[in-house]
Amino acid sequence: MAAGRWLLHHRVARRLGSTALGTRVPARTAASTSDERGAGGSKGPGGFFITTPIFYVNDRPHIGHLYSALLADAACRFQQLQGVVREHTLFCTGTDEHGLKIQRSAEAGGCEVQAFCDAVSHDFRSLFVSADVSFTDFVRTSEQRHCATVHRVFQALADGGHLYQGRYEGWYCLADEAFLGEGQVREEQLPSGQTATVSAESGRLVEWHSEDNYMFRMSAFRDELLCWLRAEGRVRPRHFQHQLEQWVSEELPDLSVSRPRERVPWGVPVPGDEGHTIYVWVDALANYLTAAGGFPTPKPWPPDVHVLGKDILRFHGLCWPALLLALGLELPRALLCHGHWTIGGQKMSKSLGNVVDPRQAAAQYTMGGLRYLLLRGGAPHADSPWGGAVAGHLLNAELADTLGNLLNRCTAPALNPKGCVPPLDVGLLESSPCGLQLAKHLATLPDTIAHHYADFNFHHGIEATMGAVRQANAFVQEEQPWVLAKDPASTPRLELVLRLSFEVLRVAGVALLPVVPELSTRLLDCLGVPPALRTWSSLSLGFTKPDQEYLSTSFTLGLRHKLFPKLKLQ
Ligand code: ME8
Repeated sequence: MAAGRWLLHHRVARRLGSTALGTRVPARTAASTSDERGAGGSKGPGGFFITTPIFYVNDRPHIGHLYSALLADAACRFQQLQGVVREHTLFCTGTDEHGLKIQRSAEAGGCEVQAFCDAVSHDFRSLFVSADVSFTDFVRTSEQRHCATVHRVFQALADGGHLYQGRYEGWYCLADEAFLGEGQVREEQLPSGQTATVSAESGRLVEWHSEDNYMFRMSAFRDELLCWLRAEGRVRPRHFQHQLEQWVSEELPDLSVSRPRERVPWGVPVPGDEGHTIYVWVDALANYLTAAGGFPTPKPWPPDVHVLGKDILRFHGLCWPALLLALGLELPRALLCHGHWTIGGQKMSKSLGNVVDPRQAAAQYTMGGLRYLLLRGGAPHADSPWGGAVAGHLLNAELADTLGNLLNRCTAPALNPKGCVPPLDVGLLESSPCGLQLAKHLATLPDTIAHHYADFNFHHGIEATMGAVRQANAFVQEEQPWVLAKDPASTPRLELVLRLSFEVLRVAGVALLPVVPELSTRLLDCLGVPPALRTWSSLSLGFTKPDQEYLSTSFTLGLRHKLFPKLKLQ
């Protein structure tokens, strides 16, 4: 038979007996593939459940990992601005600690494996804490609660008749911990002149494996997967959904879900068979169940959104839903897949060694600055080149010269001697074409931003926000409040300029809370926006009730500290 192919000698297709394996699987629910509550990150009743991938601990975190976590964080914060209470939010992240890759990294570092995992896992966790990633659970696959979940999941698959023993022969990519079909590998000439077989997608080396494994009948779920995949907005951006549909229609081989223990001892043992450990991807995907309290009765379930990089789309878009179908659980409502951060046109990755350390980047740009750069510069639908020299200029231009400048102008004692937010003079507004244009822009801005954020296009939402701040600065420039301030007769006009600028800042402050929470909170504090008005619905109040004050008139003007101190650039 041809090399590099799934060659499954079904042998006697020995089903795993439930006696050897213990507990039983719950009955499959009829609603497994239904989508009653809509797709695209819709909320479950009153809550929100979002996940990031769990990160391999074979090396330290880089900005690509942080980006995945920030997308989830921004989505979560946006939901909370829209009224989801934090107590009803499940936002989980964590670390993926089993498998051959981790085992070998620990060995290479001369470390005991668990101690190695502890150190790197702590590194991820503390990075996320320092970056204000507001996760509510951090799952480590070496934790006892998780191993128990994986055990039960495997057992349930066996009890449900979804596993058989077979021989797997084919290519395995260790760096991706993935099996590859014949069409997924290519020959490549190495610098040494030798030829090697590599993964066509990731370019990483593959090894030929031939071993007896437990196999999962993934192929049985092809039709249900297609049905799940055809729902509008199931996978964002849309082209990733098409990619998945194409994969399913091309080939959906069964999945090897175990490893001989003698080769991969660092994993969860197969229940009732000490000779095998469970495949690291089954182990890893089950973390979403662990975060929801474990199998068989996870709650809340299903997740509203799984955030993931495009390198692991196949696992989340095919293997995971197929496993859930077999387990009789509802499928995730939506997947948000994103492109990669690149350097010199190549994916930033641990194995290529071309990574940017987020802590170093934060030292250069501030952590708020780094969050802004990643969410402003990264677009889920495409790969994004890491900024280099332009990054600092962008931060200075947008956070210091645009946003900070408008705040300084509004609060400068020379322009705002009373230190207040003046009421809006509607009559005067109507006589100012520029002011009117700005007010009209403000009326539609929250919906525009919300539309982008709901689609996880934070970069577009930020652009729209900054566009309004730029427009406000241009309005101020045109009105010249420093001239108006010298003439008492111009006070009403000066106050109109201040009032409109404050309103732009209030909207920008709330809109940027998901992106740069610390900086936005300082901005809103400085404006005196009460916490109850830091919500999305408060944005649409705008000027519709001019008599109502949204901003405290007693705030202390004059920022002691700059909103975003300008970076010194070479
Ligand atoms: O794949 N740009 O872990 P991982 C953007 N443990 N995002 C990137 C990136 C880049 N250059 N490099 C990595 C695994 N990522 C598994 C996941 S989930 C059940 C198991 C992001 O540490 C991207 O989201 O190799 C990728 O999917 C994730 O980091 C995890 O990478």
